[in-house]
Amino acid sequence: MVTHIITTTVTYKDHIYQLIVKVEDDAKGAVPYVVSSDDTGTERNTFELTKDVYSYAGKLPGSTDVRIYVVANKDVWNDGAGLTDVSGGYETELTERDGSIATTKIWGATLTESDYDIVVDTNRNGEWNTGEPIDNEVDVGFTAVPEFTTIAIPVAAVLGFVFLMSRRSRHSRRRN
Ligand SMILES: [Ca+2]
Ligand SMILES: [Ca+2]
Ligand SMILES: [Ca+2]
Repeated sequence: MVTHIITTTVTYKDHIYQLIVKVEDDAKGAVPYVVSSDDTGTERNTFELTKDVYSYAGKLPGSTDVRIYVVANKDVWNDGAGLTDVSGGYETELTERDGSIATTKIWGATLTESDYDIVVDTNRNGEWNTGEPIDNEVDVGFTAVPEFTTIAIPVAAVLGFVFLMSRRSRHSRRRN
């Protein structure tokens, strides 16, 4: 919560009055945001390639069409940066009256292994503009990684090989 004090003077019937107006502003709540999530709206930042990517957003202009882009990760964003969607096209969503967007699928499997950001193009000009939310402006918005089985098979093979080697060396020791 941020408190603004506005002071002004008013002259009325030869008297000077000082008016002090105190305005309380929930500044934190006013910052627009977009968050990567699963289909239940739980924040998620790592997705297996076979999973769908969802996001939710808030504090956007109410009852307004906006575009949601999935783009290659960048950690330095400059006003006017062009947006190239990697998910087969951006989504156009109508915000609720309170400026929120409910959990929405933004990329259906199969994903491509890499790091990504999510950008809400509020003014629909195909560019990121100051004030438009990014997940994540200074970090990775979300990461797409190979499924468990893809990495589990090589790991299992290495473990099996180590096991065989240890048996062989024990075997040869016994023979000596
Ligand atoms: Ca980023
Ligand atoms: Ca824009
Ligand atoms: Ca995220």
